[in-house]
Parts: sequence; structure tokens; C-alpha cells
Amino acid sequence: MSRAHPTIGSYLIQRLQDYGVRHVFGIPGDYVLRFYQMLDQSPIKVIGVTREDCAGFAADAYARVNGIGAVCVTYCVGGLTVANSIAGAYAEKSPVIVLTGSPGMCERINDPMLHHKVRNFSTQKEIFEEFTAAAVVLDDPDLAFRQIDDALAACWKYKRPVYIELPRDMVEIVPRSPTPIVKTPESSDRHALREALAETVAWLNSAKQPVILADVEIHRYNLGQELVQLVEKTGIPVAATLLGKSVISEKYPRYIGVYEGALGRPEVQRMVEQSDCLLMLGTFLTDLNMGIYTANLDRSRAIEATSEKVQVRYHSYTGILFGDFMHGLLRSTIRKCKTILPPHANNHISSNRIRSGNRPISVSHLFARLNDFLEDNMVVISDVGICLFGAADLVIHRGTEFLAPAYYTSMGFSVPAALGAQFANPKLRPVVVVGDGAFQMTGTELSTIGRFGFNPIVIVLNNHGYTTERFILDGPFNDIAEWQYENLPQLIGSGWGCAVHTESQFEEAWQKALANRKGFSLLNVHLDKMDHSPALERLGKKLASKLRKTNRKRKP
Ligand SMILES: Cc1ncc(C[n+]2csc(CCOP(=O)(O)OP(=O)(O)O)c2C)c(N)n1
Ligand SMILES: [Mg+2]
Repeated sequence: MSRAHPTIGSYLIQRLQDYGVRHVFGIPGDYVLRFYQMLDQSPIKVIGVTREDCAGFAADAYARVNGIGAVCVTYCVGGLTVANSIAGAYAEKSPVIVLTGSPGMCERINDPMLHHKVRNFSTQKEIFEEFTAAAVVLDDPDLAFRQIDDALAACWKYKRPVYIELPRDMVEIVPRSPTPIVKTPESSDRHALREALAETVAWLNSAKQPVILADVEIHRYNLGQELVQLVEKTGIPVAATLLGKSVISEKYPRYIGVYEGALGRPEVQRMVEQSDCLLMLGTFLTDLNMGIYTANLDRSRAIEATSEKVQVRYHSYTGILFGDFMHGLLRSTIRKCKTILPPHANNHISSNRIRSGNRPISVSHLFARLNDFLEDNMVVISDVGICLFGAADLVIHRGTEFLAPAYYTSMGFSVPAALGAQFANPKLRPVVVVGDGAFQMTGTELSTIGRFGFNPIVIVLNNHGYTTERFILDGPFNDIAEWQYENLPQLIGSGWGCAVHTESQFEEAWQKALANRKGFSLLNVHLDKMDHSPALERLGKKLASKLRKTNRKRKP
């Protein structure tokens, strides 16, 4: 590529690299083939997958580990398939760039019925506008470079997906007068920042039991180090939400655990809810994060700092960059907090004492043992279902090593996410926990994982159907076909699999999987149809007691 006179396609590729994109996930199609060829001839690697929604999940996980990710798909048939994954990335603030081909501008004259077109040529773009921070069509050579710059900047700033559509006849156009815009970096409103910091610091210094609740924006804005420094400097106990799980190492001494209302451990719930100054950093108050409405956070005792605002009790400050607020706290004089933490707060489900026998394996045993087995280089990737509630109790060793669609909760995330995470950081070894239902949706991605020789350990929680749904309302619609998951390696031509029925078989299977460093391992763990995790049990008990109280009150 000539940097002096780049084409629209080559400029886009250069800018993707500037932002740190090294891999792009997707499936080609005629509207995007020429751009695929250009990508192939660039330093960026194109990773072909089995389905576009898998490309989206892989890119989302890649973005969570790498800082930014990208998919490249063809028009509508590809774009609309990846839409659900991108909606999830939007909902959970994961910066994924959607690159899509489309019919050439010259082909659009007189509105012909071209293949893949739905209603009109802008249908796909209009859909993506709903869940992207910017959506652009590069249909004007003189604007294209600027549109690319603005879209990528929006992706980086808002940590949300953006949509860039490249009509196929624009890929090789060299704009006549390209003027890439150089923007001055944004800064905070000095006065607002000073006042918000002064108020926060004064409150922290007068509080008896301050607690920090850290959430996903800490990770997205790369402020993990600052969080550790803040906790070290102040000694304030820190909890994480489910979506933010692992923003700080769960082995960290002042870490108290995941706060998720009644879903979480009671001692964490007590500490967070009884704090007289709860400093919420980068929080995202979703229903799952808040324990399905069982959280009880009192605004009058909370400060909430996010990329959007700093809210102290009932008033808020705008125009403050989240990073500036964190750095401001680090520069401030804050009293050392000496709150004594509950015993073993950060290692509560360790089961070294539990002996595995020939008993049928249960969900709680599985996660207790997994907690003992986890190693420093492992990233736990959870799907949606019983596995997510179980995984919430695992103790994650370092920061950012727990990936899950904990808010949008789209099934099928985990296996493709393992592919994305390993491309983003090949030193990470994914441990995937996934229900049998979710595995049947996107488990095909093991094929790509096998093709590139990655070595995740995939644990299928085979409870013979949609157990989570069975708890809400059961019926034949929650049954699924029984697969022999352990035989998949045979079909794919790589990897290793085995069936697990008992506790001791699980021990043996884990050791074999651990030793199988050259390919994926697939454990088909047979569980009782109605077995569930301790977290779900805690929630059930809490909700049941609430219900009893409400019923008692209603009786005349
Ligand atoms: C894409 C998608 N479709 C449907 C649902 C609704 N849903 C939530 S949990 C669940 C069942 C999950 O089954 P499985 O993966 O086997 O996990 P289990 O609940 O059995 O542990 C379903 C269908 C969803 N969250 N995402
Ligand atoms: Mg299931």
C-alpha cells in the first residue's frame, strides 16, 4: 500500500492497525471479497469462522482482552446474523468495529433487486444504528477518511461498537483531497472535576465504613492499575459486580468478592449495602449485576463515577473524564481505612478438603473443584445458564480474566469467545463453562479453535436441556437432543473429549485436559436435570423468604 495515496480500503486497514486490531473475524461474500483480499495482503490476519454470530462473539471477547476488536462480514446475510452479538457488545460496552461490504454505488442506480437486499439499500445500516456509537457508509470519497477517523474515535471513546459500510466499488478509490482530521484530545471541565473530587474525598475521609464497588468500565477504560493503587493507598475494601468480576484480582487482600444482591454471598452483600460511603467506580446497574432486583443500594450513601458522570448522592457533575477522576483520587489525601474484612472473604468455595469419590458429580462440586484447579494463566469464560451463576463464585486470580455476557445474556457466547480471547492473548488458556443448550448453538466454533491449534478446556454442563428455563416454567420446550459431545473431536479431526459422570472421573478428566496442551479438550459432564449452583440456591432462598413475608402481610 502506498501511504502517500491510500485507497479508502487501505486507509481503513491502516487505521485499524493504529488502534491495535491484529485479527478480524468473519465470513466473506461477494460484496466484501475485494476488501477481504486487501486484508489478507495486510499485516492483519483474517480469521474465518463457522457462523457470523460466532465472529461477533469472538471479536467481543477479543476486544475485552485486547482493547478493541473487529468483524468483517458481507451485506445483510452476514450483517444481520452478526447483529445479535453486536447488540450484546453494545449493551455491555465492548468496542467492536463492524466492517461490512455492500453493493457498489454504481449498482444502486434505479434501485435494482440485488441479492441480499432486504427492503432498501440502507436497511442494514438503519438496524445497526440502534446499537452502535456511530454508523457510516463510505459512499463519498472526499468524506471517507474523516468518517473512518470519526467512527474509530467513537468506538475508542465510548467503548461501544461502530458500523463501517464499504460499498464494493469504493474499496479501491483514491480520494482526491484526503484530509485526515487531527483532533485535540478531550479534557475534563476543571472546575467540575475539582469540586467533584473535593466532595468525594471529604466524604471518604469522614466515612466510618467506606467500600468500593468496581465494575466493568474500569476494565474498558484500562484503569485497572489505578484501581489497585487506589485500594492500596486507601485500604478501602473493594467488591466487584458480576459484569466487572475480575477487574481486580480476586486474590487481592482487600477484595471482598462479587456483589450481586441476594445472589452473592451474604457477607459481601452486608458490607456493600451497609457502607456509609459506597464509591461505585465504572458501574453499570443492570438487573443481573444487581442480583435480579435483590440489591439494596441507597443513593443517599453512594458516589457513582462512570464515563458519563460523577453522581454524589442526588446531584451529579458532568464533563468529567472517568480517567481524570480516578487520577484525581490518586493525587488526593485520603485517610487509610482499617475495616476488618470477613474471614476468607476471597477464597470462600475452595474445597481442598473435599474428597472426590464415585458419587455422581453435582454442579456445586464441579465449581468447587474448578476453583482449586484454576491456574494463573487461565481465563474463565462463561456462557449463560447454570454455569454463569456457578462461575460467579470462582476466585479469579488476576485482573480481567473472567469473560461472560453477564448483562445481555445471549446464549452461545462462550465457545467463540474462547477463540477470540486466545487470538488476543495466546498465553491465556481459556476454561469454558457452557450449558448443553448453549453449546448446541455455537459449539461448531471448536472447529476453528482446532484449526488454529488452540487449547481451551471446554466443560459442557450437560443437564439434558434448558435447566434455567425449567426453574421458571417447565415443559417439553425445554428438552433438547442428547449429543455425545465427547465424540466431536472425531468429527472435527482434532482435540480430545471424554464423558464425565462421577466426581473422580472429573478429577481424571481435568488432569488429562490439562496435559493436552496441543488442542482443545471437551468434557461432557452429565448432571442431574434440576441440579443448580449455590448462587442460584441463595437467590431462591432469599426470594422465597421475601415471598413468605409478603404473603403473611397480605393475610387478613
Ligand atoms: C440466544 C438466546 N436464546 C434464548 C435465551 C433464553 N435462555 C436463557 S437460559 C436458557 C437455557 C440455557 O440452557 P443451557 O445452555 O443448557 O444451560 P442450563 O440452563 O441448562 O444450565 C435459555 C433458552 C437466551 N438467553 N439466549
Ligand atoms: Mg442445559
